[in-house]
Amino acid sequence: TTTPTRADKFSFGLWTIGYNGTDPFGGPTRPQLDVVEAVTKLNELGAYGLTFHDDDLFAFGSTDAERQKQIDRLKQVLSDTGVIVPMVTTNLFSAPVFKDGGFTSNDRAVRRFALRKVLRNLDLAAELGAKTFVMWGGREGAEYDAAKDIRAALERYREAVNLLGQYVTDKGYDIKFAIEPKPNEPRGDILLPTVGHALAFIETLERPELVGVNPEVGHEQMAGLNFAAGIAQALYQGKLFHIDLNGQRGIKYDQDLVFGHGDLQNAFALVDLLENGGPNGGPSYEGPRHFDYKPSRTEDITGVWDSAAANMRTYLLLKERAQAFRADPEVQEALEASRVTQLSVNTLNDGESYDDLLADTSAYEEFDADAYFGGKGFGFVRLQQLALEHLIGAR
Ligand code: GLT
Ligand code: MN
Ligand code: MN
Ligand code: MN
Repeated sequence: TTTPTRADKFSFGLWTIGYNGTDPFGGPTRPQLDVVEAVTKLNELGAYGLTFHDDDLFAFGSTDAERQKQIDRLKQVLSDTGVIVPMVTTNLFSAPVFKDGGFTSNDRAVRRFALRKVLRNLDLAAELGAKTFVMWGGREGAEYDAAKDIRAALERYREAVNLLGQYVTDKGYDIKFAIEPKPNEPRGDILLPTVGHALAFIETLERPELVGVNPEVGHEQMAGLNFAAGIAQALYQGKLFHIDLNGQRGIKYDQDLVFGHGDLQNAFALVDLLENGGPNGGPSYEGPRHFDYKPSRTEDITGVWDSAAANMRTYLLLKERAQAFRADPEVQEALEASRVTQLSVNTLNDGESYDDLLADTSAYEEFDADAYFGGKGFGFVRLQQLALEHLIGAR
């Protein structure tokens, strides 16, 4: 079925459907969207979750009373609809004070202010039952090499994430952190620019088990990388704590298009991995399917909700196609012919040592590398064509 239900775990950022069309070249094309309307409509469309930055819910600089009023309005509509808040994040990039970053600003007072803003928002995340706290460091970076001591900046990033890990541990909060990489925009170069950089950084932390990644489709593609392959490595390392689904067409500014409105073949591979890539052919990822897209500024409010629905429908359509792909006997046969399944067999036998390998003359002395394939290929192109035909509904 392509009608979204709660079991599909679709969630949206308040800043996504709430995007008013402002870009570096022009002002808003749509009025501000209220959180109560957002949650009500998302619930009608079949989403199960809303996520937000502190500043999405209550404006930066709000008084305690204004802040509390908005929190209470959110709580009321959550209880009226049954929508949940699976993830919360903190805005350390919009306010002018963060112009050189938050955790890694050259200015120490800004870093201390940023930490306080995040600690306060962690309390709110815990209060709302969020299980994941995303950290997108959009302003953590530089335009000029001499302006940022990168090693010192990474050390300050580490200091910040260690402190947050200590805080949730001491408070007993059931919250994990997910770092969201992005190569550039708004900074010329952003720290932790790709999934690989983030995974390496996480291993330097005091509590690496509390920290994973929140990769976004378009962000990896802005770096020319294969998103589905990056997700596979994050899963392999047990670090896929959250995911931002959207669309991007090539290496250019961050487009945040609807999921599938970019590299559709990679989106198909991604849904196949998430839904059918688990140990027994089931899901490999159980968390929220979170859309981080921007309804284009050409659209009115009807276009906003159409695009929200489009994200979910495309995901479910790809899930159906991926299931048909896996179930097709010709695909099964092509996978065998391409030796895809052979890659899961250990290269050495059980208990075989390098001495045993060195003694195996069939592996080397008698192995005829020139004649081995006898001119035969792997058939990967045929396999990809089968995938494409399932994707476009031709099979
Ligand atoms: C911002 C960014 C997104 C991040 C959000 C979380 S904010 O819109 O472009 O990719 O996921 O901070
Ligand atoms: Mn983006
Ligand atoms: Mn994102
Ligand atoms: Mn975004």
